[in-house]
Order: sequence, then C-alpha cells, then structure tokens
Amino acid sequence: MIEFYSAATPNGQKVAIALEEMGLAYNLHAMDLMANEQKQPDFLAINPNGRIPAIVDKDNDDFAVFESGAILLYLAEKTGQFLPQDPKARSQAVQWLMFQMGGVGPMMGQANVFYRYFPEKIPAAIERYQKESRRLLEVVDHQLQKHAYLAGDSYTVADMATWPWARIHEWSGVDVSGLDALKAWLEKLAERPACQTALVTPAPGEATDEERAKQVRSMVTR
Ligand SMILES: N[C@@H](CCC(=O)N[C@@H](CS)C(=O)NCC(=O)O)C(=O)O
Repeated sequence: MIEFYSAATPNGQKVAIALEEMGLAYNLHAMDLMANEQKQPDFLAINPNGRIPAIVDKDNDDFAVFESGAILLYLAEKTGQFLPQDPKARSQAVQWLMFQMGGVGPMMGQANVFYRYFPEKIPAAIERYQKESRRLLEVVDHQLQKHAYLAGDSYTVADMATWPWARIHEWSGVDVSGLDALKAWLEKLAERPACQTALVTPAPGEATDEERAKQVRSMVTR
C-alpha cells in the first residue's frame, strides 16, 4: 500500500495519474494547504520541503519519497511500467521528465502566481513567465509533431508529468494557438480513465476558480 499525500494541484495530479495507471493500491491523504498542514512536523518528516506531493511505501520499509518527478521514477521502477528498459529510450523519457520538472512546471507555476495570485500586477513578470511558458509549450508541440508521446512512441511518466500542467494553459494566461499537436495530445490523454480520476483525486472542492485564487493569494504572500 502507498500512502499518498496530495492536493488538487497539477503536481499532485501527476502522481495520482501514475498510481492509477500502474494499478497501485493507495491511501489518499488530502492535505489542506491553506491550513498549512504541509508545514507540520509530522509531514516535514516525510517531505522536508513541506510541499505536496509525497508518498510513503508501506511495502518497502515505509520508504518516503518527495518531489513529483522522483516519485514518478520511483513508482515506474517499482512496477516496471511507463519507463522504457532500453537505456537510450529510458534516457529520452527521463530527459522529458526533467524538462517538465525544471521548465514547464516552474514557469507555468510562476505565470500563475504573477497573473492570478500576486496582489500587485507586475506586467514585466507576467510577460516573462507567460512568454517562457509559451516557448516551452512550443518545444513540446514540436516534439509531438514527430512523435505520439513526449519520449517517442510510448506513453511514459514524462507525459504524466506534463499533462496536468499543459492542460491549464488558459488559467496561466498562456496562448496555445497554432500548437495543434499539443492540443491533440492534451485531448488524447484527457480520454484516459487514469487522467480523469487524477483530476478528482482529491476532489477540487466546491469553490469557484476566483474563490480558490483568493485563498491561494494569501498563501503566496505569507
Ligand atoms: N517541485 C515540487 C513542487 C511541489 C509544489 O510546489 N507543491 C505545491 C502544490 S502544487 C505545494 O505544496 N504548495 C504548498 C506550499 O508551498 O506551502 C514537486 O514537483 O513535487
């Protein structure tokens, strides 16, 4: 059994997709980020960075893993799924996973902060993060013009990591016009039951986008 600490955010959804796709049994702990549950000592013992997602593998001496990319690799290696065995193909999947972890996630995350949440509107910061996010999604689109999935012909943890972020481009204020291969891939993955389940694991709650933005606004400035 995997203890899975998460919230209704793209970084949490990546891991929910992987758990669902891999058919792993898990016990969901829906963390209340607004109440700062992620900064309490019992959770910091699992993830010293005080952020979701994190997992504890009860079947592996209660081994704890934090950082969504590291969790995806751990689960792929545990199950032998969604990460090719061939060294070159495996490296390609890891490259696209790192590209998400170091690029798409942080840039779109900052686009959200400055476009949606930050109390002052700083046009230069908004433009910087939206432009960089658009550039990164163009790189994704270019790859998907040539391949069915990010790392080539097969669906891997790199797709699982990138989809929850890329799908919220509108919320980030990132224009994806002309990125047709990206759009087709977004739709293709949206049909997967695991991706659908991940979007409600945990359920996002009843709050409207604006109400949620208001709550997050207080979090990004505390
Ligand atoms: N690089 C980390 C990022 C994790 C992260 O930023 N988590 C956010 C939610 S998406 C969080 O827990 N925020 C609460 C906080 O910062 O206190 C990962 O990929 O796991």
